[in-house]
Amino acid sequence: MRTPSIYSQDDPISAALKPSATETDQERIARLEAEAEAKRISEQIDDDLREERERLRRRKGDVKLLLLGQAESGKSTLQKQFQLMYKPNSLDQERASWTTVVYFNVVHSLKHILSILESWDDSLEGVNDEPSSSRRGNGFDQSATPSPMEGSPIDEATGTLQIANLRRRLSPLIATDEQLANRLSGGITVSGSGKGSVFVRSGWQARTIENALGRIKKKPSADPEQVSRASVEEPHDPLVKEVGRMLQLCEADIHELWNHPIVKSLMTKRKLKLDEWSEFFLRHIHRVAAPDYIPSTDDILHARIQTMGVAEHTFDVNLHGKNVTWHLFDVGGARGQRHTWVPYFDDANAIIFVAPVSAFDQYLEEDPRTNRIDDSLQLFTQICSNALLKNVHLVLFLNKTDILRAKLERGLRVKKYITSFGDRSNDYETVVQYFRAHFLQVHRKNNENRRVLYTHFTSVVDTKATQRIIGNVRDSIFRGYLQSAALV
Ligand SMILES: Nc1nc2c(ncn2[C@@H]2O[C@H](COP(=O)(O)OP(=O)(O)O)[C@@H](O)[C@H]2O)c(=O)[nH]1
Ligand SMILES: [Mg+2]
Repeated sequence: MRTPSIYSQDDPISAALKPSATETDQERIARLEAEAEAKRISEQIDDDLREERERLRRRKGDVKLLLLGQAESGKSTLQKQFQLMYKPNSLDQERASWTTVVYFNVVHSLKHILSILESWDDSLEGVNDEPSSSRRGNGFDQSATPSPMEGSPIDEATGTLQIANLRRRLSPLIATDEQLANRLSGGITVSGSGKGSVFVRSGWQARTIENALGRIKKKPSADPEQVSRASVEEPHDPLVKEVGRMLQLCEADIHELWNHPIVKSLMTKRKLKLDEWSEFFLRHIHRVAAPDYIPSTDDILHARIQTMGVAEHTFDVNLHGKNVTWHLFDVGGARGQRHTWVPYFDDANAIIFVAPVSAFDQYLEEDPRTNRIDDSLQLFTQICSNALLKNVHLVLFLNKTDILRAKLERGLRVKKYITSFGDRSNDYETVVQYFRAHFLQVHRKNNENRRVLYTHFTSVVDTKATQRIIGNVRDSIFRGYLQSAALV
């Protein structure tokens, strides 16, 4: 009997490669398996090539939109808003994979808090000291009234003991930090990534789901949140399950740590600085630590994971009955990642440059001497003056306005960090207009082609407001696009 094989009977090469007559059963099985694998790989390559050809063919009339800006400016969050608007089902499909990110965000925040506390364990009197910063211009404004400490007053010894106990009880949970990081990055570590951030490549959601979290059943339903709740199966990944169980057991401890007077005091004095996502998930720990936790859309918008390289997302956008495919390129924004943007400049139609205006008191993770607003302005200068981009439709998002508002309300003074702000009034309206004027000036100075700059004040975690702005951006891009591409 003939065994099914990739070797043809008549082909001379096949004849030469033919298995020997003395082949054992075991060898035969191994050979057939190897052949099947080779065939599978060959077919996969053919499929990929076919897909790529198809993609190139279709791309001709497409819109290519780049999301640019420094790390943590809000690019990936904006991409999620596009996804929510134009491909809501796809966000549902990857909802379960965000559980890993949210858990990782919580564990990483706790680890950070405990490590900062460690430096204060020996000298708790430090809690009552004034902040000492070596960085020029950095430090909390002393004239501002510190917010009152939460919880009842405690003596130092009791506080230290309480923290030591919490540290001990939380240690098994903290120990999962590295494994979760590994799970998300697929074992790839990136050097120079600052405080142990995790980078993910395009398509990580699908891989995380396939590899670890089990399947998702699709059921049609009118309400997307309903679909996801009803259809996401229990995570299959034992690690994620285990972390979920630990979070459940540790909920009270996490709550206690987060509300501990020492922690609150360090935060008020800005010796402990937490990113917005840390605060968000710790505030919602009751929900996140629940046994049947599935990230809500709001959780997904707040979850933080750094993009590596350039991730492409496609959407079909319908306008006036015409369907056009949009390619959204979400890039890694850290300095070490910026060279990866350039190959995408050639045929880009539009750019949304995202600048976080709340970052006036922050410095780059990759270069702690550079103020983040300064970096954004420098980067914007490069984008505006780049010859490859001179005909690109340019949109500026002055983002994180909600955080800016909160910082100003808390009493942070812009002048302390940006001396040129001078004695202007420290209110929201004056501050945003001041930053806007700087960006407009950069644009004006680098504008040979007299192109228009569209600016928006945004908070891209706010779905309703952002979707309205996206609609607006879409219309303005389409207008320019139809004129230049003469698409009929
Ligand atoms: N409160 C608030 N958080 C934001 C805003 N934009 C982004 N974030 C959060 O900031 C973090 C970094 O955002 P991300 O989109 O990952 O930045 P990227 O590095 O530019 O892709 C995430 O945790 C987001 O949820 C905003 O306008 N307001
Ligand atoms: Mg990103």
